[in-house]
Amino acid sequence: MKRALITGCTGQDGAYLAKFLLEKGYQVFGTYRRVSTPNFWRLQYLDVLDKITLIPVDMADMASILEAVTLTDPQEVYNLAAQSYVGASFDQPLLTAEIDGSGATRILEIIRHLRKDIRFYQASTSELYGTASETPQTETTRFWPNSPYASAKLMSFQNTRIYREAYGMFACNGILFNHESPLRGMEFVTRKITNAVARIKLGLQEELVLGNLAAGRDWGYAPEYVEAMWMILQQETPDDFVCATGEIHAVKELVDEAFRLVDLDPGRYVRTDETLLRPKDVELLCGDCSKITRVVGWKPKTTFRELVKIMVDADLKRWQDYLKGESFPWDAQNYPGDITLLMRHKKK
Ligand code: NAP
Ligand code: G4F
Repeated sequence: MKRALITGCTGQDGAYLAKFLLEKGYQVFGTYRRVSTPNFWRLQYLDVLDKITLIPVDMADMASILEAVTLTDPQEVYNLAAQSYVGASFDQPLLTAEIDGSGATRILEIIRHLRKDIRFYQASTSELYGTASETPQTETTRFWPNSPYASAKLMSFQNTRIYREAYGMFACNGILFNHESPLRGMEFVTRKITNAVARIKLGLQEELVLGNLAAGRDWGYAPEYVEAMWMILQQETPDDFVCATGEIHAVKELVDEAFRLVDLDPGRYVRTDETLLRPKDVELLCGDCSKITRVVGWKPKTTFRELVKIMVDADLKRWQDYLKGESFPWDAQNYPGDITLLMRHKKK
Protein backbone atom coordinates (compact mmCIF):
# COMPACT_ATOMS: atom_id res chain seq x y z
CA MET A 1 0.00 0.00 0.00
CA LYS A 2 1.39 3.44 -0.94
CA ARG A 3 1.87 5.95 1.86
CA ALA A 4 1.25 9.68 1.43
CA LEU A 5 2.01 12.49 3.86
CA ILE A 6 -0.11 15.64 3.52
CA THR A 7 0.96 18.76 5.40
CA GLY A 8 -1.96 21.08 6.15
CA CYS A 9 -4.47 18.24 6.15
CA THR A 10 -7.06 20.24 8.11
CA GLY A 11 -7.36 22.85 5.35
CA GLN A 12 -9.67 22.85 2.32
CA ASP A 13 -7.29 21.10 -0.08
CA GLY A 14 -5.78 18.84 2.57
CA ALA A 15 -9.19 17.40 3.45
CA TYR A 16 -10.19 16.83 -0.19
CA LEU A 17 -6.79 15.34 -1.01
CA ALA A 18 -6.98 12.98 1.98
CA LYS A 19 -10.36 11.73 0.76
CA PHE A 20 -9.10 11.38 -2.81
CA LEU A 21 -5.98 9.42 -1.81
CA LEU A 22 -7.97 7.11 0.50
CA GLU A 23 -10.22 6.31 -2.46
CA LYS A 24 -7.09 5.51 -4.48
CA GLY A 25 -6.08 2.98 -1.80
CA TYR A 26 -3.33 5.01 -0.10
CA GLN A 27 -2.46 4.94 3.56
CA VAL A 28 -2.85 8.64 4.39
CA PHE A 29 -0.96 10.58 7.05
CA GLY A 30 -1.92 14.19 7.65
CA THR A 31 -0.27 16.91 9.68
CA TYR A 32 -2.26 19.23 11.90
CA ARG A 33 -1.37 22.09 14.22
CA ARG A 34 -1.62 21.46 17.93
CA VAL A 35 -4.08 24.15 19.07
CA SER A 36 -6.24 24.63 22.16
CA THR A 37 -9.42 23.95 20.17
CA PRO A 38 -9.32 21.09 17.65
CA ASN A 39 -9.97 22.04 14.05
CA PHE A 40 -10.98 18.82 12.30
CA TRP A 41 -14.35 19.92 10.93
CA ARG A 42 -13.45 19.47 7.24
CA LEU A 43 -12.10 15.96 7.82
CA GLN A 44 -15.28 15.12 9.74
CA TYR A 45 -17.45 16.72 7.05
CA LEU A 46 -15.88 14.45 4.42
CA ASP A 47 -16.03 11.48 6.82
CA VAL A 48 -12.30 10.78 6.68
CA LEU A 49 -11.13 11.79 10.17
CA ASP A 50 -11.04 8.22 11.48
CA LYS A 51 -9.51 6.86 8.26
CA ILE A 52 -6.27 8.82 8.33
CA THR A 53 -3.42 9.12 10.83
CA LEU A 54 -2.81 12.61 12.18
CA ILE A 55 0.60 13.92 13.25
CA PRO A 56 1.22 17.26 14.96
CA VAL A 57 3.55 19.45 12.91
CA ASP A 58 4.33 23.12 12.79
CA MET A 59 6.05 24.20 9.59
CA ALA A 60 8.27 26.52 11.61
CA ASP A 61 9.59 23.54 13.57
CA MET A 62 12.12 21.40 11.70
CA ALA A 63 12.05 18.69 14.38
CA SER A 64 8.33 18.03 14.06
CA ILE A 65 8.56 17.83 10.25
CA LEU A 66 11.53 15.46 10.51
CA GLU A 67 9.62 13.27 12.91
CA ALA A 68 6.56 13.19 10.63
CA VAL A 69 8.60 12.18 7.57
CA THR A 70 10.62 9.60 9.53
CA LEU A 71 7.62 8.00 11.24
CA THR A 72 5.45 7.79 8.14
CA ASP A 73 8.14 6.85 5.59
CA PRO A 74 6.00 8.11 2.68
CA GLN A 75 6.47 7.64 -1.05
CA GLU A 76 4.73 10.96 -1.68
CA VAL A 77 4.69 14.22 0.29
CA TYR A 78 2.13 16.93 -0.51
CA ASN A 79 3.13 20.24 1.07
CA LEU A 80 -0.14 22.14 1.45
CA ALA A 81 0.47 23.75 4.85
CA ALA A 82 0.61 27.52 4.63
CA GLN A 83 -0.54 30.82 6.02
CA SER A 84 -2.71 30.96 2.91
CA TYR A 85 -4.60 34.22 3.34
CA VAL A 86 -3.03 36.95 1.20
CA GLY A 87 -4.57 39.79 3.24
CA ALA A 88 -3.09 38.48 6.50
CA SER A 89 0.37 38.31 4.96
CA PHE A 90 0.48 42.13 5.01
CA ASP A 91 -0.09 41.99 8.78
CA GLN A 92 2.23 39.00 9.40
CA PRO A 93 4.87 39.13 6.68
CA LEU A 94 7.64 37.43 8.65
CA LEU A 95 5.47 34.59 9.93
CA THR A 96 4.20 34.05 6.39
CA ALA A 97 7.78 33.89 5.07
CA GLU A 98 8.71 31.41 7.80
CA ILE A 99 5.80 29.06 7.12
CA ASP A 100 5.24 29.43 3.38
CA GLY A 101 8.83 30.04 2.26
CA SER A 102 11.18 28.38 4.75
CA GLY A 103 8.63 25.65 5.63
CA ALA A 104 8.82 24.08 2.18
CA THR A 105 12.60 24.33 2.21
CA ARG A 106 12.69 22.45 5.52
CA ILE A 107 10.84 19.52 3.93
CA LEU A 108 13.06 19.61 0.85
CA GLU A 109 16.16 19.45 3.07
CA ILE A 110 14.75 16.55 5.05
CA ILE A 111 13.94 14.63 1.88
CA ARG A 112 17.39 15.38 0.44
CA HIS A 113 19.15 13.97 3.50
CA LEU A 114 16.75 11.17 4.36
CA ARG A 115 15.39 9.60 1.16
CA LYS A 116 15.82 11.42 -2.11
CA ASP A 117 13.33 9.20 -3.95
CA ILE A 118 10.31 10.64 -2.06
CA ARG A 119 8.07 12.47 -4.54
CA PHE A 120 7.35 16.03 -3.41
CA TYR A 121 4.44 18.28 -4.40
CA GLN A 122 4.62 22.00 -3.57
CA ALA A 123 1.39 24.04 -3.40
CA SER A 124 2.45 26.96 -5.56
CA THR A 125 0.07 29.65 -6.61
CA SER A 126 -1.11 32.01 -9.32
CA GLU A 127 -0.42 34.84 -6.83
CA LEU A 128 3.20 34.51 -8.01
CA TYR A 129 2.22 36.37 -11.20
CA GLY A 130 1.07 39.43 -9.22
CA THR A 131 0.90 42.21 -11.77
CA ALA A 132 0.84 39.83 -14.69
CA SER A 133 2.89 40.63 -17.75
CA GLU A 134 0.55 38.68 -20.04
CA THR A 135 -2.91 37.06 -20.05
CA PRO A 136 -3.51 34.18 -19.80
CA GLN A 137 -0.61 33.18 -17.58
CA THR A 138 1.43 30.06 -18.34
CA GLU A 139 4.38 28.21 -16.79
CA THR A 140 6.74 30.68 -18.53
CA THR A 141 5.02 33.94 -17.57
CA ARG A 142 7.18 36.25 -15.44
CA PHE A 143 6.56 36.19 -11.66
CA TRP A 144 6.01 39.61 -10.10
CA PRO A 145 4.62 39.05 -6.57
CA ASN A 146 2.36 41.72 -5.07
CA SER A 147 2.19 40.51 -1.45
CA PRO A 148 4.39 39.05 1.29
CA TYR A 149 2.39 35.83 0.78
CA ALA A 150 3.41 35.68 -2.87
CA SER A 151 7.04 36.52 -2.19
CA ALA A 152 7.18 33.72 0.41
CA LYS A 153 5.60 31.35 -2.12
CA LEU A 154 8.19 32.47 -4.68
CA MET A 155 10.91 31.15 -2.39
CA SER A 156 9.23 27.75 -2.06
CA PHE A 157 8.51 27.62 -5.80
CA GLN A 158 12.12 28.32 -6.68
CA ASN A 159 13.61 25.97 -4.09
CA THR A 160 11.37 23.17 -5.34
CA ARG A 161 12.73 23.73 -8.85
CA ILE A 162 16.29 24.15 -7.60
CA TYR A 163 16.25 20.92 -5.54
CA ARG A 164 14.87 19.09 -8.59
CA GLU A 165 17.64 20.40 -10.83
CA ALA A 166 20.48 20.36 -8.29
CA TYR A 167 19.85 17.03 -6.57
CA GLY A 168 17.73 15.14 -9.11
CA MET A 169 14.78 15.06 -6.72
CA PHE A 170 11.21 14.37 -7.88
CA ALA A 171 9.99 17.79 -6.76
CA CYS A 172 7.09 19.48 -8.58
CA ASN A 173 5.18 22.74 -8.36
CA GLY A 174 1.47 22.94 -9.06
CA ILE A 175 0.80 26.58 -9.92
CA LEU A 176 -2.83 26.49 -8.92
CA PHE A 177 -5.24 29.30 -9.63
CA ASN A 178 -8.00 30.02 -7.09
CA HIS A 179 -10.07 26.96 -6.28
CA GLU A 180 -13.07 27.02 -4.02
CA SER A 181 -15.70 24.78 -2.43
CA PRO A 182 -18.09 24.62 0.52
CA LEU A 183 -14.96 23.79 2.57
CA ARG A 184 -13.27 27.09 1.71
CA GLY A 185 -12.16 29.19 4.69
CA MET A 186 -14.59 31.92 5.74
CA GLU A 187 -12.19 34.80 5.15
CA PHE A 188 -11.81 34.17 1.41
CA VAL A 189 -14.09 36.22 -0.80
CA THR A 190 -16.10 33.37 -2.38
CA ARG A 191 -17.14 31.78 0.89
CA LYS A 192 -17.60 35.15 2.59
CA ILE A 193 -20.10 35.97 -0.16
CA THR A 194 -21.95 32.62 -0.26
CA ASN A 195 -22.22 32.44 3.53
CA ALA A 196 -23.53 36.02 3.67
CA VAL A 197 -26.02 35.40 0.85
CA ALA A 198 -27.41 32.39 2.72
CA ARG A 199 -27.70 34.37 5.96
CA ILE A 200 -29.29 37.40 4.26
CA LYS A 201 -31.82 35.15 2.52
CA LEU A 202 -32.79 33.66 5.88
CA GLY A 203 -32.99 37.04 7.63
CA LEU A 204 -29.90 36.43 9.78
CA GLN A 205 -27.73 39.21 8.32
CA GLU A 206 -28.46 42.64 6.89
CA GLU A 207 -25.52 43.52 4.73
CA LEU A 208 -22.36 42.25 3.08
CA VAL A 209 -19.31 44.50 3.23
CA LEU A 210 -16.58 43.88 0.68
CA GLY A 211 -13.36 45.42 -0.61
CA ASN A 212 -12.18 45.40 -4.21
CA LEU A 213 -15.14 44.34 -6.39
CA ALA A 214 -13.26 44.86 -9.65
CA ALA A 215 -10.57 42.23 -9.03
CA GLY A 216 -10.75 39.39 -11.56
CA ARG A 217 -10.00 35.78 -10.67
CA ASP A 218 -9.93 32.38 -12.37
CA TRP A 219 -12.05 30.32 -9.97
CA GLY A 220 -12.20 26.50 -10.18
CA TYR A 221 -13.63 23.69 -8.03
CA ALA A 222 -11.24 22.41 -5.35
CA PRO A 223 -11.91 18.62 -5.54
CA GLU A 224 -10.79 18.68 -9.20
CA TYR A 225 -7.60 20.55 -8.30
CA VAL A 226 -6.46 18.01 -5.68
CA GLU A 227 -6.75 15.32 -8.35
CA ALA A 228 -4.32 17.38 -10.43
CA MET A 229 -1.84 17.37 -7.51
CA TRP A 230 -1.86 13.58 -7.47
CA MET A 231 -1.63 13.32 -11.27
CA ILE A 232 1.43 15.61 -11.27
CA LEU A 233 3.26 13.21 -8.93
CA GLN A 234 2.40 10.15 -11.09
CA GLN A 235 4.33 11.42 -14.14
CA GLU A 236 7.60 9.89 -15.31
CA THR A 237 9.38 13.23 -15.17
CA PRO A 238 9.01 15.87 -12.46
CA ASP A 239 7.87 19.26 -13.72
CA ASP A 240 5.82 22.38 -12.91
CA PHE A 241 2.23 22.83 -14.11
CA VAL A 242 -0.45 25.53 -14.19
CA CYS A 243 -3.94 24.43 -13.12
CA ALA A 244 -6.74 26.80 -14.06
CA THR A 245 -10.07 27.13 -15.84
CA GLY A 246 -8.98 29.84 -18.31
CA GLU A 247 -11.99 32.03 -17.42
CA ILE A 248 -11.90 35.37 -15.59
CA HIS A 249 -14.75 36.67 -13.47
CA ALA A 250 -14.78 39.81 -11.33
CA VAL A 251 -15.69 39.68 -7.64
CA LYS A 252 -18.72 41.79 -8.61
CA GLU A 253 -19.92 39.03 -11.00
CA LEU A 254 -19.62 36.49 -8.20
CA VAL A 255 -21.73 38.72 -5.97
CA ASP A 256 -24.36 39.15 -8.68
CA GLU A 257 -24.53 35.43 -9.44
CA ALA A 258 -24.78 34.41 -5.77
CA PHE A 259 -27.62 36.90 -5.07
CA ARG A 260 -29.38 35.92 -8.32
CA LEU A 261 -29.50 32.31 -7.12
CA VAL A 262 -31.58 33.34 -4.09
CA ASP A 263 -33.69 35.93 -5.96
CA LEU A 264 -32.30 38.95 -4.12
CA ASP A 265 -31.02 42.28 -5.42
CA PRO A 266 -27.36 42.75 -4.37
CA GLY A 267 -27.80 46.52 -4.70
CA ARG A 268 -29.90 46.44 -1.51
CA TYR A 269 -27.39 44.54 0.61
CA VAL A 270 -23.82 45.01 -0.62
CA ARG A 271 -21.56 47.93 0.20
CA THR A 272 -17.84 48.44 -0.04
CA ASP A 273 -15.47 49.69 2.63
CA GLU A 274 -12.03 50.94 1.73
CA THR A 275 -10.51 49.48 4.89
CA LEU A 276 -11.01 46.07 3.23
CA LEU A 277 -8.75 47.03 0.33
CA ARG A 278 -5.30 45.44 0.45
CA PRO A 279 -2.21 47.68 0.50
CA LYS A 280 -1.52 46.13 -2.91
CA ASP A 281 -3.90 43.80 -4.72
CA VAL A 282 -3.64 41.45 -7.69
CA GLU A 283 -6.10 42.86 -10.17
CA LEU A 284 -6.41 40.06 -12.68
CA LEU A 285 -5.52 36.38 -12.87
CA CYS A 286 -6.38 33.97 -15.66
CA GLY A 287 -4.49 30.74 -16.31
CA ASP A 288 -3.72 28.68 -19.39
CA CYS A 289 -3.83 25.00 -18.42
CA SER A 290 -2.89 23.61 -21.83
CA LYS A 291 0.41 22.11 -20.61
CA ILE A 292 -1.17 20.00 -17.86
CA THR A 293 -3.98 18.98 -20.22
CA ARG A 294 -1.49 17.88 -22.88
CA VAL A 295 1.13 16.21 -20.65
CA VAL A 296 -0.86 14.94 -17.67
CA GLY A 297 -4.41 14.69 -19.05
CA TRP A 298 -6.05 16.98 -16.45
CA LYS A 299 -8.68 19.55 -17.30
CA PRO A 300 -11.26 21.48 -15.28
CA LYS A 301 -14.92 20.44 -15.42
CA THR A 302 -17.03 22.63 -13.15
CA THR A 303 -18.07 26.00 -14.59
CA PHE A 304 -18.11 29.29 -12.70
CA ARG A 305 -21.91 29.29 -12.40
CA GLU A 306 -21.98 25.67 -11.22
CA LEU A 307 -19.32 26.47 -8.62
CA VAL A 308 -21.24 29.43 -7.21
CA LYS A 309 -24.39 27.30 -7.04
CA ILE A 310 -22.60 24.46 -5.22
CA MET A 311 -21.36 26.94 -2.61
CA VAL A 312 -24.59 28.93 -2.18
CA ASP A 313 -26.66 25.73 -1.93
CA ALA A 314 -24.30 24.27 0.67
CA ASP A 315 -24.30 27.39 2.86
CA LEU A 316 -28.06 27.82 2.56
CA LYS A 317 -28.68 24.21 3.59
CA ARG A 318 -26.26 24.45 6.51
CA TRP A 319 -27.98 27.55 7.94
CA GLN A 320 -31.45 26.02 7.37
CA ASP A 321 -30.38 22.84 9.18
CA TYR A 322 -28.80 24.89 11.94
CA LEU A 323 -32.05 26.82 12.44
CA LYS A 324 -33.84 23.46 12.75
CA GLY A 325 -31.50 22.65 15.65
CA GLU A 326 -29.27 20.23 13.80
CA SER A 327 -25.57 20.15 14.62
CA PHE A 328 -22.85 18.99 12.29
CA PRO A 329 -19.16 19.69 11.54
CA TRP A 330 -19.10 23.28 10.36
CA ASP A 331 -17.12 26.49 10.80
CA ALA A 332 -19.66 29.29 10.30
CA GLN A 333 -21.58 29.15 13.56
CA ASN A 334 -18.38 29.96 15.46
CA TYR A 335 -17.35 32.76 13.14
CA PRO A 336 -18.22 36.23 14.45
CA GLY A 337 -20.16 38.35 11.97
CA ASP A 338 -17.88 41.33 12.54
CA ILE A 339 -14.66 39.41 11.90
CA THR A 340 -13.66 41.88 9.20
CA LEU A 341 -13.22 44.52 11.90
CA LEU A 342 -10.44 42.39 13.34
CA MET A 343 -8.68 41.92 10.03
CA ARG A 344 -8.69 45.41 8.60
CA HIS A 345 -5.63 46.47 6.69
CA LYS A 346 -4.81 50.10 6.13
CA LYS A 347 -4.23 51.16 2.55
CA LYS A 348 -1.66 53.96 2.63
P1 NAP B 1 -6.13 26.48 3.90
O1 NAP B 1 -7.54 25.98 3.89
O2 NAP B 1 -5.86 27.80 4.52
O3 NAP B 1 -5.26 25.36 4.65
C1 NAP B 1 -3.94 25.64 5.06
C2 NAP B 1 -3.44 24.50 5.94
O4 NAP B 1 -2.13 24.85 6.43
C3 NAP B 1 -4.32 24.24 7.20
O5 NAP B 1 -4.34 22.88 7.47
C4 NAP B 1 -3.55 24.99 8.29
O6 NAP B 1 -3.78 24.48 9.58
C5 NAP B 1 -2.12 24.67 7.84
N1 NAP B 1 -1.14 25.55 8.49
C6 NAP B 1 -1.16 26.90 8.57
N2 NAP B 1 -0.07 27.33 9.25
C7 NAP B 1 0.64 26.24 9.60
C8 NAP B 1 1.82 26.03 10.33
N3 NAP B 1 2.52 27.05 10.86
N4 NAP B 1 2.27 24.76 10.52
C9 NAP B 1 1.57 23.72 10.03
N5 NAP B 1 0.42 23.85 9.32
C10 NAP B 1 -0.04 25.10 9.11
O7 NAP B 1 -5.53 26.52 2.43
P2 NAP B 1 -6.01 25.74 1.11
O8 NAP B 1 -6.95 26.60 0.36
O9 NAP B 1 -6.37 24.36 1.47
O10 NAP B 1 -4.66 25.74 0.27
C11 NAP B 1 -3.70 24.68 0.40
C12 NAP B 1 -2.37 25.17 -0.10
O11 NAP B 1 -2.47 25.57 -1.46
C13 NAP B 1 -1.80 26.37 0.64
O12 NAP B 1 -0.41 26.22 0.66
C14 NAP B 1 -2.18 27.55 -0.25
O13 NAP B 1 -1.27 28.61 -0.05
C15 NAP B 1 -2.04 26.92 -1.61
N6 NAP B 1 -2.90 27.46 -2.67
C16 NAP B 1 -4.24 27.55 -2.49
C17 NAP B 1 -5.04 28.00 -3.51
C18 NAP B 1 -6.53 28.11 -3.37
O14 NAP B 1 -7.16 28.77 -4.19
N7 NAP B 1 -7.14 27.43 -2.39
C19 NAP B 1 -4.47 28.36 -4.74
C20 NAP B 1 -3.09 28.22 -4.90
C21 NAP B 1 -2.31 27.76 -3.85
P3 NAP B 1 -5.06 25.02 10.44
O15 NAP B 1 -6.25 24.26 9.93
O16 NAP B 1 -4.68 24.67 11.82
O17 NAP B 1 -5.16 26.49 10.18
O1 G4F C 1 -10.60 35.27 -1.90
P1 G4F C 1 -9.35 36.04 -1.78
O2 G4F C 1 -8.92 36.42 -0.42
O3 G4F C 1 -8.26 35.18 -2.54
P2 G4F C 1 -6.82 35.54 -3.17
O4 G4F C 1 -6.25 36.76 -2.58
O5 G4F C 1 -7.00 35.51 -4.65
O6 G4F C 1 -5.93 34.31 -2.68
C1 G4F C 1 -6.40 32.97 -2.78
O7 G4F C 1 -6.05 32.44 -4.05
C2 G4F C 1 -4.62 32.34 -4.29
C3 G4F C 1 -4.44 31.78 -5.69
O8 G4F C 1 -4.42 32.83 -6.62
C4 G4F C 1 -4.01 31.45 -3.23
F1 G4F C 1 -2.67 31.32 -3.45
C5 G4F C 1 -4.26 32.03 -1.86
O9 G4F C 1 -3.75 31.13 -0.87
C6 G4F C 1 -5.77 32.16 -1.65
O10 G4F C 1 -6.33 30.87 -1.64
O11 G4F C 1 -9.44 37.39 -2.62
C7 G4F C 1 -9.80 37.40 -3.99
C8 G4F C 1 -10.03 38.84 -4.45
C9 G4F C 1 -8.92 39.81 -4.03
O12 G4F C 1 -8.61 40.65 -5.12
C10 G4F C 1 -9.52 40.62 -2.92
O13 G4F C 1 -9.01 41.94 -2.79
O14 G4F C 1 -11.21 39.32 -3.81
C11 G4F C 1 -10.97 40.64 -3.36
N1 G4F C 1 -11.91 40.96 -2.27
C12 G4F C 1 -12.85 41.93 -2.31
N2 G4F C 1 -13.49 42.00 -1.14
C13 G4F C 1 -11.94 40.38 -1.07
C14 G4F C 1 -12.95 41.04 -0.35
N3 G4F C 1 -11.24 39.36 -0.55
C15 G4F C 1 -11.52 38.96 0.71
N4 G4F C 1 -10.84 37.92 1.24
N5 G4F C 1 -12.49 39.59 1.47
C16 G4F C 1 -13.22 40.65 0.98
O15 G4F C 1 -14.07 41.20 1.68
